[in-house]
Amino acid sequence: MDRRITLDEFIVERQSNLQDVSGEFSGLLRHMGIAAKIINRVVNKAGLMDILGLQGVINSTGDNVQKLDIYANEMMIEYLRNSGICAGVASEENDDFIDFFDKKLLRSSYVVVFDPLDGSSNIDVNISVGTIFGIYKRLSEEGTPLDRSDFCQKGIELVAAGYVLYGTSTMLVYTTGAAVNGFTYDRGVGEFCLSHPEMKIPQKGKYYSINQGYIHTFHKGIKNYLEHCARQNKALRYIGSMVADVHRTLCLGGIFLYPATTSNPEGKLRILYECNPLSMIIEKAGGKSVNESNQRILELEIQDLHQRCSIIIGSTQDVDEAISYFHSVTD
Ligand code: AFP
Repeated sequence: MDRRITLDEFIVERQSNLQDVSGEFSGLLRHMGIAAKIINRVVNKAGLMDILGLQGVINSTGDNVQKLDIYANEMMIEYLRNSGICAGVASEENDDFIDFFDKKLLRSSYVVVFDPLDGSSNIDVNISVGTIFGIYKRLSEEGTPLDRSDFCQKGIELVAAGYVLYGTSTMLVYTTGAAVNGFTYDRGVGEFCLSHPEMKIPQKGKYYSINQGYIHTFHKGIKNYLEHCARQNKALRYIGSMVADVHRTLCLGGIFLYPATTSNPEGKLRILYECNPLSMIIEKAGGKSVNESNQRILELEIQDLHQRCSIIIGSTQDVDEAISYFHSVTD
């Protein structure tokens, strides 16, 4: 009989490999799966539930916040709070971290960072969006209030990272540091089922992904690289949801770039909520992720919860080729 392994079964089976004797970490991963199912249901029904459209407030990083963002954010916070095994969270939608400090939760040793609905400006037009998450072991002592440093950890300290893509089908992709595994949501069964075991990114791909509309503001090296891509007849693909663009890059190979621009001189994307988790996934799948200065994203120091960076991520050969173009120019 052809029966696919569910996310829960997979997590339980791998629990011993993670030396997760208490089951705390595995429980947290399972709660991420539950939160993903709830958000998935609402994203799919959004048009019917009057929760589309701009909410009319600006979030802490200056973006328009949409109703569905707020819903997804609240869901993530509540599910993780009620899990009883998460010490606190930092979300792209909140100015500061949230400490779930509770005397009963003395054993909470993990914190979660997330972007509840990446690509939310695409919601109104039924284009893929996603939830991105990362899990860190807290640095402060268990049973004490959390500190900002519990969240502002380099990406190399992530113990797990993943994303949920609400696309033509809904997929949850995650890694705990070994393989990257992908699960597709089976609506009939109501479970994520293993569909993409041990995902590997091709070493080179034919797609490049960038908001070419900002070309006049890019560094000369990036412009030269884009001309090279065009000369090579590479295909340009840009969805405007990083999670969806990176998912395509993971599956088919290629490169995604969000360089510094005039309006975002540090780059637009947030290290903690977007770049680090997706960089961990891509690296563990055999790819590469650096900033415009060729520094590994996962090794960047983080001072601020909402810090941004430029990013060049994807197939190793494509990223190396892009970097060689930046470094051949000195302006
Ligand atoms: P929103 O969540 O505000 O839609 O932003 C999405 C995003 O952070 C990332 O997912 C995209 O890759 C990037 O911004 C798109 O930005 P541009 O519209 O400037 O290309």
